Amino acid sequence: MAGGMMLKVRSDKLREWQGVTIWLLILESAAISNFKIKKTEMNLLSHIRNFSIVAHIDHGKSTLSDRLIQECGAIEEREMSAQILDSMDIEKERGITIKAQTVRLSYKADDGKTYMLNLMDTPGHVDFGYEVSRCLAACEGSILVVDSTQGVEAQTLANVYQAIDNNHEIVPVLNKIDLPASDPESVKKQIEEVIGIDASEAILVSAKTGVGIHDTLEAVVKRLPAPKGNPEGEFKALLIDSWYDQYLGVIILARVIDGSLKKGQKIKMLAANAVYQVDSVGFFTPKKVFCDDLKAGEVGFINAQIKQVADCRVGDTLVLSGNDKATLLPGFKQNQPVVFCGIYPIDASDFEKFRDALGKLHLNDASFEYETETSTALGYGFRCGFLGLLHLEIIQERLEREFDLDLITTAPSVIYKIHMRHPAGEIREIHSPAEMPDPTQIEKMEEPWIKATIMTPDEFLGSVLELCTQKRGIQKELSYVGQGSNNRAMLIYRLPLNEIVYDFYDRLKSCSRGYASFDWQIDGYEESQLVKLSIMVNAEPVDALSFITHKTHAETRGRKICAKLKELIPRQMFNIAIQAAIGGKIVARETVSAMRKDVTAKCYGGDISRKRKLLDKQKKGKKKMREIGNVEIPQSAFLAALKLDE
Ligand SMILES: Nc1nc2c(ncn2[C@@H]2O[C@H](COP(=O)(O)OP(=O)(O)OP(=O)(O)O)[C@@H](O)[C@H]2O)c(=O)[nH]1
Ligand SMILES: [Mg+2]
Repeated sequence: MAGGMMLKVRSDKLREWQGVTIWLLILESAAISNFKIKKTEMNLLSHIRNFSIVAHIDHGKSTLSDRLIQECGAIEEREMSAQILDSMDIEKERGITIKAQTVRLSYKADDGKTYMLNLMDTPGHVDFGYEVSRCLAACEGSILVVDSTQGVEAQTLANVYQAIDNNHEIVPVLNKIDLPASDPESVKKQIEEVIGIDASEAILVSAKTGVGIHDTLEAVVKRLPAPKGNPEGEFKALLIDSWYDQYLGVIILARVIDGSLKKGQKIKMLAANAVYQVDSVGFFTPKKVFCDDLKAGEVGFINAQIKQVADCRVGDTLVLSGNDKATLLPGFKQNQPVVFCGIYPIDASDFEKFRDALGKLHLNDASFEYETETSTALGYGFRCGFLGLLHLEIIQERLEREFDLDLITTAPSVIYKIHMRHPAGEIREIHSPAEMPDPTQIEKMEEPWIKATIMTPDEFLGSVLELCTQKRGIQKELSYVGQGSNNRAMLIYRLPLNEIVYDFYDRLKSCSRGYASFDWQIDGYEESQLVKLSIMVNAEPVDALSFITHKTHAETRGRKICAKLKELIPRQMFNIAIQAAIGGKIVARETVSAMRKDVTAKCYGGDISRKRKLLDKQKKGKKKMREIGNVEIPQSAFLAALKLDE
C-alpha cells in the first residue's frame, strides 16, 4: 500500500508542483548528487546566505526569483514557468503571491566558492504581511525590489522598515529597467530620501530579460551576512511554516539554528510538547529533494508522520526529544485579525468536514482565527478573523477549492467596544452585529481607527482626498517625495477601520487608475455614533446580512443594500420584500416581484431524460443558494451587498 501511496501524485493543491514521489526522486538524483559534490563547502556556515525578497505588490519579486533560480541552474528550461514559486491556482489566476516560498539554491560565485542560498519569495499585498514578517524573522538579509518605473510605494516602506527592525542587511534592486518609463537614477534618490538607506550601489535589473541577475547573486554573497549558530551544539530549530499532505500528514518547514537533524531521530515541539520520529528531511529547489540531514543555518522540511494538526504551531521551537534544558526561541509576533465574518457550510451536514478543513488550512496560514458560531438564519458555522478583506476572500476560496466545500460568508465586521449601561461599567467586545445588545442598554460605543499611509501621483491627489473624506478620514500629513516622473504625494490619514474594510482598497485603485498605494496599522479606539442596520427578507431578519455602521451613513447604505439585493436575489414564485431597518424603523424597501419559472416548459413531449437534465441543472444552480425562511438567497449576495459604490 505504501508504494501505491507514494506513486500517487498528491492531490492537495497546497504545493501542487512540489508533489513528490519516490520514483520521481530517482530521476532527480542528478540534482541530489550535484548537491553532494559541493556538500563539504556548502555546509560551512560562512557559505550559507538566507535572505527574503521584499517589495511592494507587483514590483517583480516572484519574477526575480524565477531568474535567480534559473541562473543557479536549479531547474531546467523546459520545466520553467513564469512565477514558478506562485504554485497555487489562486496565485496564478490572480497574478499575486499569497504564500511565501523558500527554495535552496547552489551558487558558484566569482570567488570560486560554492554557496548555499536559501531564498524566500514573499507576498506584497498588505493582507499577507504575516508571511513577510515570518520570513524576515527566519533569515539575515533582504533584497529590496523597487520597480524603477514606479518608485517607492506604501508597501515598499512598510516591508523595508520591517526588514530594518529585524536587523537585516539590505540590497536594493531596481527592477524593470527594460521598460521605457524606467528612471533608476531618480528612484535611487527617492530610496535614499524616503527610506534613508544607501542606494548608490543599488543593482539595476530586468527580471524579465535577465539583466543584472549575476550582479544580484554576487551582492547576496558579498553584502549579506552568513547565519550565526553552533553547528556542533544541541539541535534547535524554528518552525517557520507547515502544510497538510494527504499521504504524509503534516510537513513542517524549519530553520535550523544550532546542531543538526537526521532521519530516524526524535524531535520534540517544545511549546506543543509533542514528540515525533523523523521520517525524512529535505529541501525545495523548488523541486522537493530529500537529503541526509539539516544543519545549522539551513532551511528545510521535516516529515515526521505528524497526524495531530494541533501539534504544529508556527513559531514553535524544535529540539531533540530528551533535551530538557532547551528554552523557547522568541518565535514570531502574532498578527491580530481585524476583519471578522461568519462562514457557514451551505449544506449543514458539511459542518464536521468544514471544521477539519479549517484545522488543516490553519496549518498553512496561522494568521486567521476561527471559533464556532451559530446563526438563526444559517445554522452552525464559524466566526473567522482575517488580516483584511482580500485575506478573507482568499481563505474562503481556498476552503472551497482545496477542501471541496460550498460556503456562505456573512457581512464582515470589525471589533467594537461597547460600554454597557447595565451592568454599569462593563465593556464588551463584539465581533459580529448579532452580538450587539439592545441600544437602550448601551452607554457608548467605540470603534477601531487606523493610521493609513497613502502614496499617489499628484494628478490623482484630488480624488484620493475626496475618497478619504467620504470615509470619515482625518488628514494628518501631506508631503511630497521624489522628483520628476516619480514625484508622489504621501498622505498620512486617520480613518475608521469599518470604512476601509469593505471597498476602500478597490476604490482607491479605481480613482487613481491603479497608481495609488496604501498601507495601514491599527491606531486605537474612539467613541462613535454607531447603529445596527438590520436587513429583513420577507419580514424575517437575516442576521448574516445585518451590519454595524456610522449613524450618518446608515440610511443611504440601507437603501443601497436593498437595491443591490433586489438585483441579486432571483425572482421566485412569490413577491419578496427586502427591507432595511434601524432599531424598529424601516428606512428602505424594495420588492422582487413574483415570477413563474417552469424550466421544463420548453420540452414538449420528448424524452424524460431531457427533462431530468434540465431539472438537474437547475438543482445545481440552487446549490449555491441559501434558504432564508422560504426565500433563496445566492451566496454572492452576502459579500457583494457590502461592496457598494457610493
Ligand atoms: N517589463 C518587465 N516586467 C516585469 C519585470 N519583472 C516583473 N515584471 C512583470 O510585473 C508583473 C508582476 O510580477 P511579479 O513577479 O508577479 O510581482 P510580485 O512582486 O511577485 O507580486 P506579488 O507577489 O503579488 O507582490 C508581472 O506581470 C511580471 O511579468 C521586468 O523586469 N520587466
Ligand atoms: Mg510574487
